[in-house]
Amino acid sequence: MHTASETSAHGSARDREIVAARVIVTSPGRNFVTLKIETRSGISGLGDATLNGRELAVASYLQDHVVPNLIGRDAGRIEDLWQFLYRGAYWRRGPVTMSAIAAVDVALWDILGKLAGLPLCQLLGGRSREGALVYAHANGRDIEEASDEVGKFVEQGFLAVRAQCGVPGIKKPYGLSAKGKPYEPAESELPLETTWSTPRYLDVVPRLFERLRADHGDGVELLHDAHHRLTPIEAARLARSLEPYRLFWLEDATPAENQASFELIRRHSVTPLAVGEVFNSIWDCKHLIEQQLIDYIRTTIVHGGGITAMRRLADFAALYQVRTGFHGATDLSPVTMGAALHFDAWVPNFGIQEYMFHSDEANAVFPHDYAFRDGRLHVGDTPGHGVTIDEKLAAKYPYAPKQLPVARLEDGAMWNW
Ligand code: CS2
Ligand code: MG
Repeated sequence: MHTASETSAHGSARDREIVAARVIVTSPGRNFVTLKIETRSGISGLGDATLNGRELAVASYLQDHVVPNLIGRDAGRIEDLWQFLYRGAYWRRGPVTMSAIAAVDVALWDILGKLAGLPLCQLLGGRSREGALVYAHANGRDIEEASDEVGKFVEQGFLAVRAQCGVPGIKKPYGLSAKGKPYEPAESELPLETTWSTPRYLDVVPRLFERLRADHGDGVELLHDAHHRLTPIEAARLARSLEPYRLFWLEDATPAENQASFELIRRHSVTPLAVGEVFNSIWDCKHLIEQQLIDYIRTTIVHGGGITAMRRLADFAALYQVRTGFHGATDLSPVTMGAALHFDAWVPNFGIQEYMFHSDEANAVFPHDYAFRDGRLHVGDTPGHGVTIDEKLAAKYPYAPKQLPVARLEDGAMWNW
C-alpha cells in the first residue's frame, strides 16, 4: 500500500517506477546521444547526453554505470536521484559525468511534466516572457561576406546575430562553415589541425564590427566568439577596441580555468562578457559570477548537470545580475533545445539563447513543438519538454566517429581551438 505522499495526481510511486532506461546513439547529420527512461505507467522521458567528439564516453558512462542504478527507482524523486548520481559518483564533476547526470535529470523532468499534464516551464514556475530572444550565426570568408550573411538573418527576422569572419593568411579559422551549410566543427574522424594567429585576428575583428554597424545600423544585437583564443591582455585589447560597436557580448575571450584572469579584462573594458559553454558545474564560475566579472553565463542544461543543477546556477547568477545565455550549437540535440527553451521561458534573469539550426534529418528524428517567430523561439504547452524521438528513423543513422579540430600557432605550438 502506498502512503498518501506517494499517491498523487502524478500517479503512484508504482506508476512512477523506472522499468527501463535505454541509451540511443544516432547520427542524423551529426552524432547525438539520447537517454530514454521508461516508467511502469508507460510514460517515458528523454534526456540529451551529447558531448561533441566524446559521445561514446557518455554513452558508456550511462549504459555501464548509471542505468543499472535507475531500474526500480521512483522517477518522481528527481532531486534525490540527482544527489545520488552526483555524490555517489565519488569522482565528481567533469563534462562526461555531468552530461550523463543531465540526461537522467532532463528525462525525469520530462516524465514529471507528462505525469502532471504540464509543460516543463510550468513545473518551474510558469512563463516569465513570451518567447526567448535568440541569436543566429553569421560567418563569411571575409568581412564583406560576413556582413552579407548578417543581412540575411536580419531579413529573416533575427534581432541578434553572432558574426565571425575569415582571418587573412589563416586557413580554417574558427567559426566558418562550408558555404551554405550549417557550421559543424567535428568534421573528421581524427582532429583536423588548424592554424591560429592572434595578431592577424586582432587586426580584422574590429574592422568587421565597424563594417557591420555601418551596413546594418545600431538596431541589431551583435555578438562575437573569441573561442578561448586570447590571453587576458589580448582579450582586454579586443574588448576595448569593440566598445564603439556596442556588442551584446564578447564570448570566451580567454580560457577561464583561472577565473581571476577576467579581472584584467574587466579593468580595461565595458564590453559585456559571456563565458561557460565548456563549464559543467557552478564551481567553474562561482568567482566569475560573485565578482561580477561576466555578464552572461553560457553553461547549458546538457553539460551543466540538467535542469536541477542549472536552476541553482541561474538563481545564484541572479544575485549578481548575471544573465543566462545558453549554449545552443548544433552539437546539442533538439532535446536540449526544447528543455533549454522551457527554462528560458521561466528563468527571471534570462539573457539570450543561441540558436544554430539543426539539420532536416535531425529535426525529423527529434520532432519538437518549439518554433521561431519575431526573433524569438517559442515553446508550446505540450506536457514535458515537448521533444520526442522517432526511434525507427534514428536507427537509420549509425554513429560515425568524429572529433573536434585542434589549433596550432604558426610556429607549430599547440594552442586553444
Ligand atoms: C561555439 C560552439 O556555439 C558556440 O558558441 O563555441 O559551436 C562550439 O565550438 C561547439 O559547441 C563545440 O562542439
Ligand atoms: Mg562559443
